Amino acid sequence: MTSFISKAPHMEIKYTQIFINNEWHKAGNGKTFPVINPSTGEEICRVEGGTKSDIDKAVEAARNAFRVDSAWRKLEPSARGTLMRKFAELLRRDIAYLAQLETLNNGKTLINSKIDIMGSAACIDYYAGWADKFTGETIPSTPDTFIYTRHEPVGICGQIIPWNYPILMLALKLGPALACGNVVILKPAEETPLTALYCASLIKEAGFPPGVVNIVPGDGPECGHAIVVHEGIDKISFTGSVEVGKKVQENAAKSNLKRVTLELGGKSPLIICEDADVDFAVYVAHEAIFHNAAQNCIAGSRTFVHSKIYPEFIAKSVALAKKRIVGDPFDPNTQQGPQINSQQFKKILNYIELGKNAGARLECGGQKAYDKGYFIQPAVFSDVKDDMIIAREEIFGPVMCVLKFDSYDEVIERANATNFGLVAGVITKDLTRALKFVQELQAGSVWVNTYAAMKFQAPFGGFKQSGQGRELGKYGLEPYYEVKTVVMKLLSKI
Ligand code: TXE
Repeated sequence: MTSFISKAPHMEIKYTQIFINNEWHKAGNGKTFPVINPSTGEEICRVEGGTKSDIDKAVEAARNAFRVDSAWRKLEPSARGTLMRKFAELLRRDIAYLAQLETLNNGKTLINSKIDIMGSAACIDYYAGWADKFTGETIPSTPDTFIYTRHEPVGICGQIIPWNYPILMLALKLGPALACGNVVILKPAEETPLTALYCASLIKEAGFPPGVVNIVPGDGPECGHAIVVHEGIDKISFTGSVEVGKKVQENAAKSNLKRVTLELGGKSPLIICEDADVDFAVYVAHEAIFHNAAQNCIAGSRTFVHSKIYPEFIAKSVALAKKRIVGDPFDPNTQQGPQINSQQFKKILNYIELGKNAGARLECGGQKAYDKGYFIQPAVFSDVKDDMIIAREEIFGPVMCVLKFDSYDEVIERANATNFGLVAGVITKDLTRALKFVQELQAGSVWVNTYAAMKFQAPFGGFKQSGQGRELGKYGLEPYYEVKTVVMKLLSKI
């Protein structure tokens, strides 16, 4: 086993407290929790851990910020957009520090942190543009009746996010909520609170009124749960596991029937047809699974390959996986950093054992890469069968599972034989075949001759147990406003 000398710079951690009402607070119960560097397994710092009393405090601040006569509610919609653009500008200004902090805390490569931050700023800018453009409708009626709809903010939005894209996920959730005039209580994942807290300082600097955005770090069972069951919160947007997503929906319903949107896991098929350019397909499939250390809800985690090109595909995929550089995420040559924590690390290694025991063929990788930290060598399994656990469950780690197919009807049925339905990919030059896949695959997004082609302008979300509702694009605004129908009767002629 080896180790590496990290190129990580020495970093000052500026914010470790709870952000409510544009001020920093200690946790009500006086507790802090450790934040771990996944590249070393060592503690970076401790952060205040929010619990129910902190959520109560955040709700009070948010309620005040949402009063009808508050500074936030009285703003022109375009002025909300201006504040959001200012926030986006500050993200870009501080990209060097923020990217290092993201890489330190999450382990993603520095270049990927930068890409995420640029994307976050672009996402906020995109939604800033909507602030004064999401209009209601005038409904045709009789001459003495005037019917129209108003789009009104839902109110206090609880947002619970995971650790795989800490800043990007924050931007993706804040964007539509703020554009529609809501106020927010956001809980970052306990693994990755540091960049969210830094973003809190930028929210304040941008000039958002106190209480509009509150960021409460803490764990799921206490802090996240307190958000989900709070009677003073009107809506929950959750991204994370299916297991917790189901609990969130149940608990939200049992409390005050909050509105719920869920973005959950996937076991997404990428189907490579016999007419595909094999080198291109190998590259797409490689990135589809291994990007971000494979910690992606959209990971192409079932690679279906036509039997005619299967041997060539396996040989080339193995060669590419063997070349993938795993190591220090601060090193510009690195392509893959560590997994997020020891729990995920062990879970992934266990899946690899399950794959081997079930009879899949481990062509390469799959072992711990360094003495320290949570690094795993990219694994490629061939001969994977549909009923194997590695073909059914979300591994969330660098494990490519390649399955062979012979006919197109067969592969569509197999691709759909899952409880998930987040995304799907198809590689083919045949337009008719591509359209058949588009029509028949049960997934919220279908990508043809590309993968992970997410755009802020286009909706994203899951069929089946991959989620509820849509994020991004114009559709992504819908969960964040109520539609009020106004009917006015004209009493008399003038
Ligand atoms: O997720 P959790 P974990 C999948 C992936 C991964 C698995 C477990 O398969 O291996 O989930 O990861 C908060 N009430 N995804 O354990 O627990 C928690 O604090 C309210 C897919 O990290 O779902 C964190 O903020 N909140 C995924 C968030 O939920 C609760 C991204 C996600 O944590 C809670 C991450 C509760 N009872 C993991 N329990 C994606 N869709 O991208 C936890 N949380």
